[in-house]
Amino acid sequence: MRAFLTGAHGFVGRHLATHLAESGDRNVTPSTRVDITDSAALSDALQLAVPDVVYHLAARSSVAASLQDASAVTRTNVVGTQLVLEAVRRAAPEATVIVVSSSEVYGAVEGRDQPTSEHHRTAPRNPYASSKLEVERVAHEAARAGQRVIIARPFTHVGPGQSTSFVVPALTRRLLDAKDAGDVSIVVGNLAARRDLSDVRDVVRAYRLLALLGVPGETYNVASGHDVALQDVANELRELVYPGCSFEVDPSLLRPLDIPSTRGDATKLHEATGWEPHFDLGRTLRDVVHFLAPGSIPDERR
Ligand code: A2R
Repeated sequence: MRAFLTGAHGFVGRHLATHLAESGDRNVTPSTRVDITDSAALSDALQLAVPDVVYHLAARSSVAASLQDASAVTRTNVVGTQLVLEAVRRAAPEATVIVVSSSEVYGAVEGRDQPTSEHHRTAPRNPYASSKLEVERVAHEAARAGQRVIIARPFTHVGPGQSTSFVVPALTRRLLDAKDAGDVSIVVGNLAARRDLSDVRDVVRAYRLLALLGVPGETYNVASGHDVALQDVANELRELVYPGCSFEVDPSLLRPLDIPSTRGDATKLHEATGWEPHFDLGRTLRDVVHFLAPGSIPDERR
């Protein structure tokens, strides 16, 4: 398959490119970043590439940043998706488009409704989540007009190469820095939250399977089906990086409108594609530590 990625240089894009190469797909994404809000540049790039599949990953992806600049998030995420779909329609109308949304669209879900399936009502609680719900609406409109558009709703994903503005690499970075400096503690945010955490390498495998086997117009959760307390993740990272370090809670790091717990139901994805996660969380955390501090975990423990 000829694959075109938006957001190719981001965290997920780099893992997806690796997975596509390993799967024998041809990556026809231009090497330089194509601005998804530049309609002409997008059309030119797509006309040259003639993709079979477009993985639309480009977005402003940070919930925290969206609280500071909601209009920029709407412009990139919503208008950007509209422009990508229009450009694909003009340049490669037969291409399948995987539009990446987010489990953030569900908002705070009661425990009794977890694991959460795609039928659950959406109730976004921040500008990023609202933008992704709007992205889905735009995608559905395109699908109704006959475009092959499939929506993925990934729950939280982590792995090597993620920005240290996200919780797992942030904690890892702080533990590594504290160890180097000989500090006895690090400051942390709300570790009571529980999250459905997947390895990014499992998530990109899901996207490719959806491109092959998903049904246009449909929405698929991508989730591990388990939730884990961030406190347990932090404890495991501490064991790997700096045992004995203590955690000091800083109330200013608690995100407003935080969501207490998430757990997704990926049955629909599994039934459509056979997808199952391959990475357990311990392996993912070891790989995150190894990425940020190569050699810090002996090979026999990785
Ligand atoms: O802005 P940059 O240079 O950091 O590039 C980011 C890119 N991006 C854009 N690309 C083209 N035109 C734009 N107007 C534009 N705005 C942002 O999207 C970056 O390379 C990529 C997003 O990468 P990350 O922030 O690392 O997000 P991640 O984790 O790879 O997420 C992929 C997708 C997103 O739709 C998330 O909302 C969703 O998965 O969770």
